[in-house]
Amino acid sequence: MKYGKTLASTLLGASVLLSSAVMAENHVVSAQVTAFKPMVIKIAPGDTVSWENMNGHVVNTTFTDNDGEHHYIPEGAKGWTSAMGENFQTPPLTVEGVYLYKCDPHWGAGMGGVIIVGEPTNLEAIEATKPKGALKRLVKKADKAVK
Ligand SMILES: [Cu+2]
Repeated sequence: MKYGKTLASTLLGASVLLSSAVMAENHVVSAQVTAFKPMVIKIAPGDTVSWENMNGHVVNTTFTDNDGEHHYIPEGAKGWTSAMGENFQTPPLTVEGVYLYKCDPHWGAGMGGVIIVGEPTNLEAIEATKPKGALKRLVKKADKAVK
């Protein structure tokens, strides 16, 4: 009955794949003038995020200041930089934690956003970097969303 057992495990594997594919959601964020709406979203691990109305905007998880580049995403996660004007979609975000991103052309106007995947595992670590300005505002919004 070797064949029967293989078939059963193949079917089981397929149904697990199918259910996770069905349950994973895409969350849409809209760029509006110099703001992302909603600014903070909470999603489940494995979900995706996409941005619409992105004409003139980008979404970028790399922050640069006088000390160099910084990434406010969970350890082991991969950041992204979309092309200018692209209605970008992330791959499934499987690493739990807080992801901060910004729009480079409008970061001076505070255009940024927060994605919280599952538990905000790295929020304290982000707060420990003593963020300033628009970044501080993003972190405050993240903090408020998890309380
Ligand atoms: Cu923008």
